[in-house]
Amino acid sequence: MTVATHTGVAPPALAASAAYILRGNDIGTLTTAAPRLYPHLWSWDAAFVAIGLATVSVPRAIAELRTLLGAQWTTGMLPHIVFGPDEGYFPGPDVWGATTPSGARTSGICQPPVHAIAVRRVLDAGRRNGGADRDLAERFAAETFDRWLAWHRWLATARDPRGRGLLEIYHGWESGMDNSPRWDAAYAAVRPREDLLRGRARRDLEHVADARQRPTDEEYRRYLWLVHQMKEAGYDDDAVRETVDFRMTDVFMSAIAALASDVLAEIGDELGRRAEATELRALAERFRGGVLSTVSPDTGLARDEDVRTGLRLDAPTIGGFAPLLCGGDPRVFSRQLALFTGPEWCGHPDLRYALPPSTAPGHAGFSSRTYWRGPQWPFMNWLLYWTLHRAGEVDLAMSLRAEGLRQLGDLAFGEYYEPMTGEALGSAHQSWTAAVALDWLIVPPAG
Ligand code: 2M8
Repeated sequence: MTVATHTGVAPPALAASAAYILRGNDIGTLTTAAPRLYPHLWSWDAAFVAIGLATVSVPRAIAELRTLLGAQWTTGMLPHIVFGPDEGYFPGPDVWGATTPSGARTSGICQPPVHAIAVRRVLDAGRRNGGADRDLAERFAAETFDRWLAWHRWLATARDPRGRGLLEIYHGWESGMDNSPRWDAAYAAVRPREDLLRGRARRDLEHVADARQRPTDEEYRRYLWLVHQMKEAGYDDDAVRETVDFRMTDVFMSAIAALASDVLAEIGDELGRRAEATELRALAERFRGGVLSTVSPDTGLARDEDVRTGLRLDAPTIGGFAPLLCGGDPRVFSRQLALFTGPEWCGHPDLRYALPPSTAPGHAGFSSRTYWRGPQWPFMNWLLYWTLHRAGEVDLAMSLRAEGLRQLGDLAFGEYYEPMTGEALGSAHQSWTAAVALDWLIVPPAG
């Protein structure tokens, strides 16, 4: 292994620590997203967790994905949280009031559909190992294909009702980038009831000592207001869409849908599901087209839209690099590559590691220690690494891998990192951070 970390930690020690973190966060049926701050399963975290687990135990990786699938709604939606027994998270199951027919307690919203990538990775790990792992992984892919397909179909209908190739979200939490400047203008128009946090303690601030690293109370009031509105609408897709105060198209989620639909189509091909593979490729094409239609000729970045006002949202965040995930237009792609590696982003002279900050450092909304407003996120670095490698951008992918591993050499497995100093922030021992370290260290890059 040739990758060195900045603290000189040997790769085997880093891998062992990462496996230890995942083991520590495993409560049997699920791996908590983080030990105290997030004591439940989060949808897109679980996909990255499965990718990491697949390097040490294919059966355990499969169990993680099965827990998520066990909570799938009858509509096909995969909920953004599957609650475990811990009562230490707010808003918990009592606030959401959503239990599936199978008895799973869940939230009532979704997150980006990265899951097909996890199925691909688990299948590949099973085949590399051979024997029982191979059989298990192949059986898993065949048995669950229709469930992943139902998820993609639900997104394509409930969340892209006009077939624009752009997925709509009804809460910033659905983007996974909760308080990103992407949503500032939209949230400014959300007027929550004043009493929404009264008598209800936020639990996140008990686990992150510096409140500046988390969203503010005002932001939380807005988050809760939207949950309240969706619950009032009975989480009915049509009713929610028409009543909620936050209705945005999300370019990054749409690009992930394009990428993941292609990946699921490839799995469909292997399973002999030709018609479904064709359907998925058409979906991928539709989402790619949607994403590309939003690219600003001025900045080269893709833009979200406030569906209720028609306004384009153009804060320069990592979300703008959606075309790097879905491709589709070589000119847009190469312009984005130049931007991504240039001085405003990964090539910014003050960065400790050449990795993408969640918001452009020069932007007014940038805040180097605050969650999705500036810090670098290891799982995001992995997603870009994997996608760019797949797209043939091997040098850039390998540089993200090397820098990403150097960043994780502090063994903190932070939720996110201060981009200028490299300090780990948010929760320590974050599962998806440990998971991507394992994949980087153990799986050959082309594998
Ligand atoms: C963060 O979001 C949750 C709400 O879903 C929170 O702040 O309580 C986000 O970073 C999200 O992308 C992530 O999936 C989740 C768990 O790691 O935490």
